[in-house]
Amino acid sequence: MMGAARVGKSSIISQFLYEKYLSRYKQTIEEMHRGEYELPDGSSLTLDILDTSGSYQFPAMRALSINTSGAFILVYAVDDEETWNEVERLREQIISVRGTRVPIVIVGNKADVAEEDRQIPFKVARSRALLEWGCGYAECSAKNNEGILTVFKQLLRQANIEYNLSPAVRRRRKSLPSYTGSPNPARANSAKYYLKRHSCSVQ
Ligand SMILES: Nc1nc2c(ncn2[C@@H]2O[C@H](COP(=O)(O)OP(=O)(O)OP(=O)(O)O)[C@@H](O)[C@H]2O)c(=O)[nH]1
Ligand SMILES: [Mg+2]
Repeated sequence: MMGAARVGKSSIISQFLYEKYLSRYKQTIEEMHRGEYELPDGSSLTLDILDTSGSYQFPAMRALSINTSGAFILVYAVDDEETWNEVERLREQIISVRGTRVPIVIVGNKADVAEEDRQIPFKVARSRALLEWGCGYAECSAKNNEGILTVFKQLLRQANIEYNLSPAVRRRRKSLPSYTGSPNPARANSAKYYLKRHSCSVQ
């Protein structure tokens, strides 16, 4: 999950995994979250979601994220044109390292803002993402908890994963203690790891 500072990356993850809105801003350095889903056929799907910093202070972490992630959600705020420009730059950086086939979803957050405050029209962003870039696209509001599931469904679609997440169905919730072991030693010192479980269904 990448994008400029304060666009709402952490808020989207918080709504998706924990159904909580973060109304007070706290800058992210880097955090790993995990969503685990049991599929009806008995198999399981694990989503490791890396919440990155929007700040320019951490270029090495950003490069590592680009090198190691399997798919990308690039977030901008619909009321801030500069954050859209940052999405363009990030996408270029990602495809220069990973090529054009890596799954990317472009996400316009803060869709709840007043129409006169909006700087990026939905149609412009959507056609740019879908037609020009061949990425997925979604608008959402973490504040109002609208469109959040679509963001992650789009991601699975881009990654050619056939299952649709539907956490409301047969949800089994279990908060696990903080997880300190990391499969990636490079991240172990800097990241906080959380685990969280719930189920999903196939539509
Ligand atoms: N109006 C509105 N505000 C939002 C929305 N999502 C997040 N915010 C607010 O925007 C601010 C930044 O949200 P964060 O989720 O912390 O942003 P971030 O992208 O994780 O920021 P960094 O960790 O610094 O990169 C917070 O004050 C949130 O309450 C939204 O959908 N609508
Ligand atoms: Mg954050």
